[in-house]
Amino acid sequence: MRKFIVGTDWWTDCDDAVAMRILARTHKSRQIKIEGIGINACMEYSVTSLEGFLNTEEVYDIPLGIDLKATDFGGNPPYQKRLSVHAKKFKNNKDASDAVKLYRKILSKADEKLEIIEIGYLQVIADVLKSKADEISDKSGLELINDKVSKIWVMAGKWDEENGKENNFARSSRSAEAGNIFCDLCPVPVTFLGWEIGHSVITGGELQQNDVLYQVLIDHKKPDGRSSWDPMLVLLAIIGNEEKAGYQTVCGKASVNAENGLNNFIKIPDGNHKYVIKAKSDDYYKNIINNLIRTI
Ligand SMILES: [Ca+2]
Repeated sequence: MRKFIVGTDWWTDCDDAVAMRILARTHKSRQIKIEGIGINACMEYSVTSLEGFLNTEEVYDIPLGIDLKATDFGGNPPYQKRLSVHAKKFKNNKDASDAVKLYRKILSKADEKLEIIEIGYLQVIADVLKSKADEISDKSGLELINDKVSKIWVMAGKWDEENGKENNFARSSRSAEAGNIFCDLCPVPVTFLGWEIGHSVITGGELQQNDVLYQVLIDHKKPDGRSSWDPMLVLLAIIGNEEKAGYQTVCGKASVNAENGLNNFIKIPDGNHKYVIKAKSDDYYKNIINNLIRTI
């Protein structure tokens, strides 16, 4: 079974919750195994709301980590507090592991290579890449990722123009610096799914009104559905093959400006980075995602 670590900003947009339902359901049905989730945008209810949501999905066994420093995003959508009432294990953010330590621990214990999905900001992976040997492992983060990760799937960037600008790289000085470090240092293959892919694919509008995920969309003021950046990236990662998932790819080397988070791409035939281009209609992806997340 393929195993994953998942990173999410789980706060600043509701498409993370749509993506998390797909992840939770495929984990629960043992199609994949999620070894841990690292939250990279921290607000008062981050850990309890994620645990609460996973509990409503009847998924109880995934370790959670968080970057407690990443508090400067703003906004307080009601669903975070609303989902927290379903939490049992965690009382607050400090009960969860530090996300970098969680990643290092999972990687050091892995007996076969796993994959990483990132649907938020890159600072946790960047900090793992920069991490040195510690009490968890005598290997650096770069060595751990090189040895234990086969592929990283990232929702970030805007790849249909030069100097593309997208939230997960360009939101803040932290996100820009992290994107720069990630693109420069990451030693394993990376596939990016950019803003231009998910923007016009609207999902979640067909959920039933008593569904907790539907309430999340209402709280985010998107009752008719939300752009599918994160669910499309998660679906692509779970399928595990860009062509089978309905995409063409462009190979090369991605870069992110450390000052402003703008992204660029140099095409190289055997490059370690890819970005995807849709080979199907928007309805193709929309129908698959709506089917995967439907209210039961
Ligand atoms: Ca996200």
